Amino acid sequence: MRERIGREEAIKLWDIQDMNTLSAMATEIRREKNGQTVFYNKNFHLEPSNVCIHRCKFCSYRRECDTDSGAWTMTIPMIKEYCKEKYEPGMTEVHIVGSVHPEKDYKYYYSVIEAVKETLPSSVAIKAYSAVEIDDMCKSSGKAPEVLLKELRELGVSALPGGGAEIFDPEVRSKICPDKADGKRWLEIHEAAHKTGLRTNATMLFGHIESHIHRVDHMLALRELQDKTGGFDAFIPLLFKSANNPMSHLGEAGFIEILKTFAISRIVLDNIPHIKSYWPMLGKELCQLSLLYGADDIDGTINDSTKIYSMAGSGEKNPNMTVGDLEKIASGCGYKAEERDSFYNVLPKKS
Ligand code: V47
Repeated sequence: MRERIGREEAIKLWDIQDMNTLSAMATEIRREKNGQTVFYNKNFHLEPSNVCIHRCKFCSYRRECDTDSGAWTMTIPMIKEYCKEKYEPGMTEVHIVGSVHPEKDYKYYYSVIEAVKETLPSSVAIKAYSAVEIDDMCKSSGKAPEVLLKELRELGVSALPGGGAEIFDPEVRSKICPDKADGKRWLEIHEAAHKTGLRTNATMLFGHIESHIHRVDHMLALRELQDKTGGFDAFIPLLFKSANNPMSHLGEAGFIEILKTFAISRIVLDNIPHIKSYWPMLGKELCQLSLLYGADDIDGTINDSTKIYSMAGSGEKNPNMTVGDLEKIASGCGYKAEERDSFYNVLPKKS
């Protein structure tokens, strides 16, 4: 068995100049875990609102209130219409994430799930609500996370996305997103989700004011929880995009830094099966390159349904890929694209 990398050693990996070495180290692990497969799914996103009580400094998407320019909040009939518009036969997942609206309580978020469930075929898995949204629903309902998550599960939620994790370090967090669930609470909610039988993902927002030490500590906190629960499916390094937000002056991380972060994630997170490269944020070229640095999952077809990254300056203004496009990304690296469901079961090819 491979020896587990420690904190100091992991921090030192950033000093490696030879990118081929990092690529080889990460690729050896990705091959042990995922062979030659690059996973993708057929999915769309639903972002019910961008009006949010939280003032995360990296966010280009939030609006203060519904009358602000660029603000939207969908009613339940609008959500049903939107689902009908974005759903295409064969899709297996809807990813729901939005905001913490000042005037909506947990009942609205429950009714969103009910509306989606009513509108889409039962073969579509609902991956819904970041730990931050769950935390605010707990507050508005007075329910403990275990209770609330069990209720969401009964309504039809089957997995949680990894958003809201940002960087767990309290000092960094106090500067970039002071007023939302802290790192400890984020981990508690994912632990509760795992206990409830919900699979979850984990993210890390990198390339802003955090150091390599903060990134490694973030990964180690996830590794520790995964040792306990085994409930994480994928880790998603999210590159900070700098347009139209209060942290714009920081600019963005370069290619080398981004690829190192992917490789080191693959090396440190030895107990998380998948590293996801989210192309609507990275762009298609960098997403492909990350497959040579440990990533094995390229998320999905998206069908032009997310605005979080285009509003933050991503080159993918109307993110949409066909299965053929996704297959090309994988085959360009010598890998084989396989369609998966939300739980990483490989789906049979339709002829
Ligand atoms: O938590 C917000 C990030 C996240 C910016 O689980 C930004 O499969 C970069 O969690 N630059 C929400 N990132 C999205 C998310 C996600 C995305 C894809 C797949 C999955 C999954 C989850 O977006 C937030 C925050 O970290 N974010 N603004 C920005 N300017």
